[in-house]
Amino acid sequence: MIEPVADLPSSLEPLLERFREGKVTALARAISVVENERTGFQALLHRVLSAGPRAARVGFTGPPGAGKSSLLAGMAAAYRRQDERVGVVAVDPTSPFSGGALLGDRIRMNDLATDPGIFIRSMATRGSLGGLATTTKEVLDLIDAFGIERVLVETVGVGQTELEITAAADTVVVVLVPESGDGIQAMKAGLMEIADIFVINKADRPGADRLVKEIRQAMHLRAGSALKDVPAHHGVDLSRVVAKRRSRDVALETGTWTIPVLKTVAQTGEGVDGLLDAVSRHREWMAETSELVLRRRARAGTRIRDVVDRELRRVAWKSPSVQAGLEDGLDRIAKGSATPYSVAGAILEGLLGSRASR
Ligand SMILES: Nc1nc2c(ncn2[C@@H]2O[C@H](COP(=O)(O)OP(=O)(O)OP(=O)(O)O)[C@@H](O)[C@H]2O)c(=O)[nH]1
Ligand SMILES: [Mg+2]
Repeated sequence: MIEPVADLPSSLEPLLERFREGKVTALARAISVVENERTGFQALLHRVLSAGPRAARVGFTGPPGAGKSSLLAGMAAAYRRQDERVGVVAVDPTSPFSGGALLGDRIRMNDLATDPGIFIRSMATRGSLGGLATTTKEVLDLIDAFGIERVLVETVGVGQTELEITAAADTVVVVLVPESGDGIQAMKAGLMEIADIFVINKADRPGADRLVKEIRQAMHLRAGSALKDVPAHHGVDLSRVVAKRRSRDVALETGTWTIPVLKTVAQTGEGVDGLLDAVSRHREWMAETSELVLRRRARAGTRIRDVVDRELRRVAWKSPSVQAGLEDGLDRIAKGSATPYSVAGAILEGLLGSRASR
């Protein structure tokens, strides 16, 4: 059966208490409980999330080796100088992101790793499509609920993950490097759709200015008000398509948020101040408009769907009658008296009643 979310197992009560007292060991422990989906993990999340999101969440994505970790470490160090606590989550099993390997500059990273004001967690992608697993987003929520002001999350942009980062972060920084191809490539990869801020890192290498220019041009094309007044074309009313797009895009088109295209040399820290400034301006813009509220609402919607999916799956495949129906169905398929669809239909009908037989 689905456990009622309000029932926190008594074994987790002390953990909740220590979490609320701000013990870092309790945060780490709560994360393991959630990652391993231990009994009561949803109840634990329910208890700690009641205050709603507060942290400023910044997501970094971009091709492997673009300098995401270096930039992130530079930002983390700056926030620490302002005495803000920082949570860092790296989502990628192949990322050399454990302790000292975060930065090319090991000394600086060692400072970060031993700083009690920085909480670092490295996670493998476990989403079935290579996207951010639901548990990854739940870990971000835990860090937020713990009261850490800044949450920085890094994902390698190699597909679904970079799109999902928008569901996990308030501000998305897309990091490219001169050699990562032209601006049109970035647009094709869908990065244009998710970037709140573009960073061209490794600006010490040739081609950075060209890439900046190309991205700006590509953005003009995309935000191009040309679309707005174009009459219906091939049966598609483009103005309606525009109206349906995310509010962020509308804001972009009306010019209230202009995506900055910044140059950095993360290795030396050059341009990191500009990035900090852009992130803080973006946050102010989101707070002034209804954007932050909308993004958080979208995030909650995604979470509800994820949790319902996860529970449906869990309940379905744990049920003995479903398992029996599956085995029996496989036998019938072997005999030629059923197909995977008729078996699935029967299983669904058993679970959901006649509604399933549509
Ligand atoms: N020349 C140059 N090298 C840089 C710069 N920033 C980072 N690097 C180097 O590029 C390499 C990759 O940097 P990371 O910060 O690990 O990049 P990443 O995007 O986090 O890499 P993955 O997590 O593996 O995808 C390291 O050797 C850095 O020292 C830069 O601005 N200029
Ligand atoms: Mg990295």
